[in-house]
Amino acid sequence: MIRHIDTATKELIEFKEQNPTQFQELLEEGIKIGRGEEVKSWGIPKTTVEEIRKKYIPKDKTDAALTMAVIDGDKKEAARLTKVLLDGGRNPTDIVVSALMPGIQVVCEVYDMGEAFVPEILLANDAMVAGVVLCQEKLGDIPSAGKVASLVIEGDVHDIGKNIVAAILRANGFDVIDMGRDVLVEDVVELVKTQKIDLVTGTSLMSTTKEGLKALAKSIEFSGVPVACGGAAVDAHFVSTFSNAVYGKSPLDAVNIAKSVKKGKKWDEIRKEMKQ
Ligand code: B12
Repeated sequence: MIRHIDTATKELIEFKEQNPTQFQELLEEGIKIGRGEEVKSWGIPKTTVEEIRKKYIPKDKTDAALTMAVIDGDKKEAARLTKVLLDGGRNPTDIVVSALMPGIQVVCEVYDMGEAFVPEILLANDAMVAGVVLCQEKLGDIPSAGKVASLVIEGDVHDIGKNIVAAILRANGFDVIDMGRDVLVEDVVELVKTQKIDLVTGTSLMSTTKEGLKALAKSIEFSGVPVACGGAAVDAHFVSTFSNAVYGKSPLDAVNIAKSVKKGKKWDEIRKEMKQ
C-alpha cells in the first residue's frame, strides 16, 4: 500500500526547497483566498471554452460532427457517426485518435477551468466508448500481437485515459487484460507470476499517485515484464529516475512500446530508441 500523504508531503518540501520565493507567494495567496480577498493570479486572462474547442475540433466535417457528439455526450449520435466513418472505409484506430479522443479532451479541459461538471465528463466518456466499441468490433478476431495488462495505479480513479490506451492497443491486435483503476501493486505482481504478460501499462493522473508506478516497476522487475508509464502526472524525467519502465505520452506510444517489447527489446533499449 502506498501512503499518498507521504508522497504529497515529500513533494511539498521539495517544492519549498527548490522554489522558496514562489512557495512563499503561493502560501500568501492561499491565506488571502481563505480570507475571501482578491489575489494576483485572478488577473491572468483565462483560456476560453471557444479556444479549447478550436484547439481540438478536427477540420474534417464528419470528424468534427463526431467530436461534437462526444462533447455533447450524445451516445446515439456518436455511434451513428462512427458507423458512417467505418462504412466509408476509415481506419478504426484513426477514428479513435482523430475524432473520438479530441471530444473527451475538450470536455476534460473545460471541466478543469470550472465550466463543465462531472456528469458531463461521464456522459462524454460514454459517448466516446460507444464509438470505440464499434471500432473494436470492426477489427474482429485478429491474431494476437501480444498480451498487455493495463491499469490505473492505486489511489487513482482517473481511468478515461487508460481506457483509451487499452482500446488503441486492442485495435492494434494486442490482447489486453484491463485490470481497472485503483489497482494494488500486489495484484499486478500476482498477475505477472501467473500469466504470460509481455507489457504492463500504468496510468497516473495525480502527483500523489505517480510514486505507485515507481513501486510497480520495481516490484515486477524480477519477472522481466516492463512497465509503460503514462498519464498527465508523469513525464519522461520522472520515469528516468527508476528502472524497468518507459515513458509514453500518447496511446500510440503504448502500442510502439508493446511492439518493441515483442521484438525482444529491453526497457533501456526502448528508452534510448524513444530518446528518453
Ligand atoms: C475527469 C477528471 C476527474 C474525474 C475522473 C473520471 C474518470 N472515470 O476518469 C473525477 C471527477 C472522478 C475526478 C476525481 C478527482 N480528481 Co480529477 N480530473 C479529471 C480531469 C478534469 C481530466 C482527466 C482526464 O480524464 N483527462 C483526459 C484523458 C484522456 O487524459 P489522460 O488520462 O492524461 O490520458 C491520455 C494520456 O495521458 C495518455 N495516457 C494515459 N495513460 C497512459 C498510459 C501509457 C502507458 C501511455 C503510453 C499513455 C497514457 O493517453 C490518454 C489519451 O491521450 C483532470 C484535469 C485535466 N484537465 O487533466 C482532473 C485532475 C486529474 N483531477 C485532480 C484531482 C485532485 C481529483 C480529485 C482528488 C478531486 C477531489 N478533491 O476529490 C479526485 C480524485 C480521486 C482519486 N482518488 O483519484 C487533479 C490532480 C492534481 C494532481 N496533479 O495531482 C487534476 C489534474 C485537476 C486539477 N487541475 O487539479 N477527476
